[in-house]
Amino acid sequence: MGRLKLIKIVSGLPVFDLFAPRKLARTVSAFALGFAASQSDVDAMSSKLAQIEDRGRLVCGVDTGLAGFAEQDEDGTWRGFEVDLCHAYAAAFLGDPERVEFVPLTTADRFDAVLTDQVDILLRNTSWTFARDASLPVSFAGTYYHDGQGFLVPADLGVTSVRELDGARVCVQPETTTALNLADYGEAYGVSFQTVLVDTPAGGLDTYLAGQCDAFTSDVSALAGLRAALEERDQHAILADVISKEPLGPVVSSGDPDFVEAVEWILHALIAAEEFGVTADAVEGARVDPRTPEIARLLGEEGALGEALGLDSDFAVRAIAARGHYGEMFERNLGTQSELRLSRGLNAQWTEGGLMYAPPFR
Ligand SMILES: N[C@@H](CCC(=O)N[C@@H](CS)C(=O)NCC(=O)O)C(=O)O
Repeated sequence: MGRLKLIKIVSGLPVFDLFAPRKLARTVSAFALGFAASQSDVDAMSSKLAQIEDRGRLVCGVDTGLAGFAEQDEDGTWRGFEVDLCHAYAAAFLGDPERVEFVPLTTADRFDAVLTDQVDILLRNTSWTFARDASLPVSFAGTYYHDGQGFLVPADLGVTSVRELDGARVCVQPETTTALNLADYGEAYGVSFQTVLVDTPAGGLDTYLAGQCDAFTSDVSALAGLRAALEERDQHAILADVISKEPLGPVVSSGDPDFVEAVEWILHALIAAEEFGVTADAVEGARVDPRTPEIARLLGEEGALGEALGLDSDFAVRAIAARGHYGEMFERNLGTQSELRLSRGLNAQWTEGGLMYAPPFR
């Protein structure tokens, strides 16, 4: 990975030189074209799990501070949904949910951190898009939160839809899908926004509260977190309009396809555990006495699914026991009883009308 060379940033997307190794399949075509990677490059790309085991801890890239997803409390302990996911991955990979390190990353730094192996997994409200997936040597290992772009406005602005924001000053962070969507929306619906670029969410909120922008746009989940932190939250509203799809997923280097699969299937295991009612408290009992053959396979009592991922048969048991199944993590950090008070919406199980759908464990 040391040969990757960042040459410029275009529309929030780092662009790499032609010799950058992309997906492993593309590396194979690169061999055919004569751009031969050395054996050590290939070995380095194919041993992510071994690197993590040797290091003894999993390094997760997280947001610099996003309520409900990843933020540090007064003691410096990281908390949030993405933080819990990282603990579950550490439990699955290393047998101990606490063997983690969190690296806070800005919007601009996040992909570079994956590509330079500064972090093993990026769990940082990062939307899965065509350009990011196809143009960078990274893979999105599923979707853990189906988000969308919204607008925070002062309740007394008297605006109820985005179209009424024609001519408004809108605070937005650069290097995000948010900025791109805003431009798309303006073009598609003939609405003109005066964009006010802000460096950080906290800075953006200050700018918004100082009245230097009329609306703050970001992922709805991020806006819910920002709004929750306001003293007078009822004086601010998140418009009902959602102008984009923002499927947030774990991002990993695509150099090691086995690792990509492991990250993907650990997430599926947490989602399936909710579907099957296997909570952190119930997981040991369910392993001893699985209610269905699929639960037996998920929990390693039948078949050898873990081995196929380069893990052992208990990987899902450990992941679930770490911080609970998907729904437990959601409720604790984001749900209606949390500060953010988000409903499950699209993130409900498919059996409840949502999009959370783990492929079969067989
Ligand atoms: N999901 C969008 C937006 C993600 C994003 O970075 N949002 C901002 C706005 S709240 C953020 O988290 N910034 C934190 C930071 O840069 O420190 C994306 O992938 O581009």
